[in-house]
Amino acid sequence: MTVDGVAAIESTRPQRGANQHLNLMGALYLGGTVAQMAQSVHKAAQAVGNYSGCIRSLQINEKAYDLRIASRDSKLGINIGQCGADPCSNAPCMNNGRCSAGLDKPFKCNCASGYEGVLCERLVDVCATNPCLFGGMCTQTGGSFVCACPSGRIGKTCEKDLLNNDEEAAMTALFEGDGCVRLAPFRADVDVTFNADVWLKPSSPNGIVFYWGHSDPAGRYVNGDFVALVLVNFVPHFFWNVGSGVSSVSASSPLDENTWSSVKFGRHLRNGSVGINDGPVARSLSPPNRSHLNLGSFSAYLGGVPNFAALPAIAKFNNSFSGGIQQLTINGAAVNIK
Ligand SMILES: [Ca+2]
Repeated sequence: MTVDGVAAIESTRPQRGANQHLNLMGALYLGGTVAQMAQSVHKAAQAVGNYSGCIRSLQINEKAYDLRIASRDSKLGINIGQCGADPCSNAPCMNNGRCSAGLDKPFKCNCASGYEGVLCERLVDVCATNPCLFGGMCTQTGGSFVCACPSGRIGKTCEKDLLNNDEEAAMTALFEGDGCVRLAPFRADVDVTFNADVWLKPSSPNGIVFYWGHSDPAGRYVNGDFVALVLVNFVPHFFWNVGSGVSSVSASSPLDENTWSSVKFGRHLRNGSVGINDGPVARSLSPPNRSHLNLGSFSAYLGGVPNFAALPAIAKFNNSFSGGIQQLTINGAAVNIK
């Protein structure tokens, strides 16, 4: 093999039997292989990925190959472009990485937080450094992490002592199954947007986590707007009614029992959503003609309600929540929950 006319390097394969012929059938690939072949080919060639850069011409045994896509010699091109064109135009960087390129230079990917690699193709192992303190267990969620804190510790990295931290203790409530908290009136303009984020540590699979809705003078629900977060078999369900009927959307996975998780739920006009930690967000659209959430001065409840007649007649609304609730925020503002 020679490179740029430099003296050839030669190597001879040990002779084994009489087979000294190169017999090839099937397609010739340039620049890489298709996905289903990639693993075995990369292993055999000790390569880590497909070639990235320009290839101007290919000649084998005096025959020049036409490298233009769909030409006489090139049957299929995947993820390739014209050299000289902007190498970022094919959006080579993965996972929201930003591509930058200089003149005659290969492109460079600036990876989003939590990703690494030439194409930002790998998740950074954020748990490798064990960020959770006091024996907390780290779980990777996308590019971030969640700590399952030991009893008595809270916070992103379990850095806070629940018992010796008045501020945090005031923000944590433990529910045994029939208790509930009526939240003090709080200022939140939820007419167009209602977005809530709450940390839960459920100890039983079903229950009302949050309810805020209309009630008549006797404290019963007859009709009207409401928003509710309910656990069903540990799966967070967000229910809402902005006047056009009850809608719901459920998270794509259950919460872990006895483990703190963040649940984000809410709706913008008719678009409801719910998600756990930094995982996928499930979405659903409520029926048309009504889109504003009108809650006036009605009270909001955590962990259940004092009287189940205050709730819409929905089968999943039959239990109070059991476990811990902390750090409720509504439209970005912390709500005192004790
Ligand atoms: Ca309404």
